[in-house]
Amino acid sequence: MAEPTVFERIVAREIPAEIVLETDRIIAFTDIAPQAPMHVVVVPKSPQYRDVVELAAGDPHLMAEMVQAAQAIARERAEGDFRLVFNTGELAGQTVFHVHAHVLAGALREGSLA
Ligand code: DGP
Repeated sequence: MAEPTVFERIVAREIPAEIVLETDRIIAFTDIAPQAPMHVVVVPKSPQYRDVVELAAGDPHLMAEMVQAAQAIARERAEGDFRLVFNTGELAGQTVFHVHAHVLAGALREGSLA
């Protein structure tokens, strides 16, 4: 068995996080290193998909649920408009290989994509 990802450990409540939304299939929490005034990570609870390419092919409905969650969070915690970033692959800055969307709202840090 592979080591659980940090996000599985947040789902299991082994690592504390500021959880802002939870459904049966998704959890969302504030990013530990925020890159914008509002920076939340939306994660499927299952570690089945490593990145957004696998997710889109394997479960587009779950991907749609993540987008809906992002919108609900941005409406509740910011002005409503938001950026959604899926870092995909090490060279693109992905560090956790358990698919997740960065939801960013407010003024972004100069030069930052997440
Ligand atoms: P990425 O670089 O796209 O794989 O994004 C991983 C993000 O996860 C990164 O922005 C930091 C965040 N992160 C990593 N570990 C933790 C943690 O233990 N708690 C929280 N809240 N966020 C974490």
